[in-house]
Parts: sequence; structure tokens; C-alpha cells
Amino acid sequence: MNTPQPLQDTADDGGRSSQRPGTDGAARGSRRWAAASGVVSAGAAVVLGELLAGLLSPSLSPLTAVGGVVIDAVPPGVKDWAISLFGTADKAVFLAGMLLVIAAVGSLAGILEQARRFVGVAVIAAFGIVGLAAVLTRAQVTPAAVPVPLVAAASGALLLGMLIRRLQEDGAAAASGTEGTARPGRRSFLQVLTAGAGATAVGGVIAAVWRGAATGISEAREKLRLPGAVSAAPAIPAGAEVGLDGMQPLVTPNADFYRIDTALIVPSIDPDTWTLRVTGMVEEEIELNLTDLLAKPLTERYVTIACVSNDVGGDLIGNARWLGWPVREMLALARPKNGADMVLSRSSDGWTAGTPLEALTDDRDALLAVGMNGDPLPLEHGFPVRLIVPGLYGYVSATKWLTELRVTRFADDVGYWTPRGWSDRGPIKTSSRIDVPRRGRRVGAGTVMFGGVAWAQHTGIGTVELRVNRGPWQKAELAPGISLDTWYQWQLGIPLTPGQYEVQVRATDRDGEPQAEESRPPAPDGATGFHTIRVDVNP
Ligand SMILES: Nc1nc2c(c(=O)[nH]1)N[C@H]1C(S)=C(S)[C@@H](COP(=O)(O)O)O[C@H]1N2
Ligand SMILES: [Mo]
Repeated sequence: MNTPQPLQDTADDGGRSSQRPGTDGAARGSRRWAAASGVVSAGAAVVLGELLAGLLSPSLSPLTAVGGVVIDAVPPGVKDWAISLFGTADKAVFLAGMLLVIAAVGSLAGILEQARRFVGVAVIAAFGIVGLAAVLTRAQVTPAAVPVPLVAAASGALLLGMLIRRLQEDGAAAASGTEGTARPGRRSFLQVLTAGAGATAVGGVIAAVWRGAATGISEAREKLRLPGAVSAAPAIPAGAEVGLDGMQPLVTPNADFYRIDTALIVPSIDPDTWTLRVTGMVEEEIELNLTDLLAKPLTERYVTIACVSNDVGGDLIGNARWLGWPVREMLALARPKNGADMVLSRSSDGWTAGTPLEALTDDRDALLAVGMNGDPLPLEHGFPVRLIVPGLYGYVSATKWLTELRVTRFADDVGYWTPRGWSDRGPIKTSSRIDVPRRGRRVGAGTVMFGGVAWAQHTGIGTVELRVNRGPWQKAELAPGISLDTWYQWQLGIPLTPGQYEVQVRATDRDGEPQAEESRPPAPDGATGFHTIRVDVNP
């Protein structure tokens, strides 16, 4: 082979180039370099967008804006599937998928630019237009966020143009027979490509670390001192925690609390500039800041919140001690007008929940929560302020990163999930779960200890029963609850000989209403059915 080949990639030509040397292989090789140029240029644009956004608009970058638009647009079924498939890693997996798509489009842009000048550049420029359109539609948009996607895409397009021009100069030099070492185009192409790739990698790491540090909001949270409660949480009664090996704690630690939201990156809200406004059908619109809120007489309550997507036996439920100002007191200051029956609460990222006005004004202690188990709200659980409403699924009540309460009517407004296939009302359904014996745990013959939780928020649990192989229901020992709004633990020992058993649990609330038996999926208003486990009893 004495035909010099421009920057041919020999790594993966499968040995075919030895049979078809010359321009074919050369073209293929240089196409790979063009694709690499496109990937680096697109990557540089994305990273520059993240870095600029970090400086100019920390809660909205082009990447997260586009991701947010996609998340809002995907059908609810896909979202459930993604959550069940990826669990709490769903956001990381989604971001990785986005980056893969961007890399693919970038490589295409490189190849197109090589074939025809400005075509690939136009593809990268289109990134900027898509990014701009996405940024403009997001709730967090600020004037400073607007130029970010444009500057980022323009830089990426410029880089791609430079790279491909150098690649083509090198190709021309190769075709005229210049030896590799004497080809300045090749050296200059490789220099720019390497510099671009290096800067993208370093910038990417900086952007990721920056993101992780949530731009100083973590420190602000650490520094925040919460006042004590004027109305303290009830003491946890003796025996409320059953203490069987393998049971979950009665109060869920913040670090173990389930997390569900549509936020691709955790909104970072500066507690010094945060405000909450009451708007809509009120006699007087009001606004308060965090200092005002912390100066109010605060209430502390244990409340078990649950996700409507929680399957029977699932773990999208947790119990915490929430500190906050009762919503009814803030609403009382604003004085809702006659005819209002809903409060549309909104988060900094534009997510909304529609809650019956009554649930926020009755005696149930719905809270503008600032504290979770004695600490300021963790960032991913809504710092600095979220809504907590006993008895309602999170999607119609538990707005995190809360910024507005709009008093309105169910006839006029809908929350985020309602047009996506979920009911506009979401009272939590009475349900129960068997936690012990744990799945796969060896169980010996004799008295087998069963244990778990049951909940009927705001009504309270009356009885919990178990049945073996669809036999008669047997009453479990119900531990005292912390309050009607929290889950209750229960336990029951059942003598079992070696063999296989099916065990089911059923809860009945304090009004005598048993949980629904019919097996139904979470959509549109919460799963029903009895949690059923299989137990293998060994000799
Ligand atoms: N801003 C915002 N708040 C939100 C959501 C959301 O997507 N965005 N999801 C809600 C849903 S569906 C649930 S179940 C609860 C979960 O709260 P947690 O993540 O603190 O457990 O938050 C609610 N609050
Ligand atoms: Mo939820």
C-alpha cells in the first residue's frame, strides 16, 4: 500500500481494506473522522450550554429544557414503564439516552458537513433552535437563559466547520500525493479535534460537579435554622414500632424516602429570594418569603404520603414528621371567594397539583412544610417549601419547590397529571402490605411471624387480617398508630407446617370500610387488591 490515506481509521475495518485499498477505504476512514468531528462539536455545544446555564440560569439549561419538554410529552404509560424499569435511576438513564441521541445526530452532522458545506453546520444550528424553543416554553425561563442555547449551538457549528474544513484540506493533500508527515492539514485537524474533545470532557466534568453541588443551595440549606413547633407532633406511642426483623422503620429516614417527580434536575431555589404567592379567586392576593413563613406559629405532624403509582405491595410510600405552617391559615388571610373549590399549587419548574380547597381548609393540618424529620426539606423533597396534605396522593397534593397557590375551580383548571390519564381527585385508598417474611428469606416450620403496614390516611386503620390459602381471615395484632394520618404496623404469628402457602392481607378502616379486593392497576386513581405473598416453609 503506497497510496497515502488520509487519517484512515484502521482499528475496525475488519481486514477488508487490504482487499479494497485506495479511495474507498480512504473515504470510509475520513467519513469516520467527519463523524467524530460531529460528535465532538455537538458535545462541545451541549457542555458549553450547561456551563453557560450554570452561570446565567442555574435552574434551566438547554439540555434539561429539552428533556423536560420530552418528559411532559411522553404518554403516561411510557413514563410508568420507565419508572418501573429504571426505578429511581430513571432520570440518569433518561439523560444518558438523550446524550446518545445527541451524539448520533452530531455524527450525522459531521458526515453531512463533509459531503456538503454548511449542511452539518445547519444541523448543529438546529440544535440551538430546538434548545431555544424548549427553554422558552419552560416555567423557569429567565431573560438570561435565552441566549444560552444560541451561543452554545453557534460555537458547536463553528467548531464543526473548522474541523471539516481541515479534514478536507488534508484529504486534498492526500489525493495530491503529499506524504503524511508533510501534511499540515492532518496535524491541524487532529489538534483541533483533540483540543475540542479535551475541552468537552473537562467542561462536562465541571458541569456535572457543578450540578451536583446545586450551585450553593446545599450550603444555604445547611445553614437554615428551623424554629420549633408551636403545635408539636404527638409522641410516638409505646409499641407503635413492632420491631420484627426485616420490618421497615415506622418513621422513614429522609435518605430512604421514596422520590417521585418529573424534574430532570432538582430545582435549586435560593431560600433568600423564594416567595410564595396566593393568587386567583381570593379577596386579597398575598405573598410571603421564607423569613415570614418561619416566623409563623408552626405545626409539626407525622403524615404518611403515598404515590398514586404505588402498586399493591409497593414501596412508593413513606412516613415522615413534617414541620410547617397550616395552609388554611394562609388561605384565611387571602379569603377565597365563593365558588372556588380547588387550589392549583405550582412549583418553580411549572409542575402543578389540583387539590380540593376543602382538604386545605378543614381540620386535617395540610401544611406548607419546611421541615422533614427535624431537618430542612432535602433538596429532592422540595426545598425550601412543599405542600403536605394528609389523605391525598402526592400527584394532587404534595407539590415540592412550591411557589404559588392559585385558588380556582375544578371546572376551570387541571393539575399536571389529570390530562395525562389520571383522575382529578386522588384520595389515598386504604391498603396494606406484608413486609415480613421477606421475599426469598428461609422460613422454618412452627409459628411463622408475619408483619407489615396498613394505612387509611385521615380515617385510621380499624383492623388488619391475614388469610392463608384463601382460608378464613385471621385478625392480626394492630400496633397503636401515631395518628390517623400515618400508617400502622401490625404482626401475626401463624403456625405452619412445611409446604407452600399463599398469604394475603386485608385492612379495614375505622369506619368499617374494608380495602377493595378487586385487583386494579394504579391508573387512573390508585391500585387496589390484596397484597399476596408466597411463603415456602422448610422442615
Ligand atoms: N414539583 C413537583 N412536585 C411533586 C411532583 C412533581 O413531579 N413535581 N410529584 C408529586 C408526586 S406524584 C408525589 S407521589 C410526591 C412525592 O414526593 P417525594 O418525592 O417527596 O416522596 O411529590 C409530588 N410533588
Ligand atoms: Mo405520585
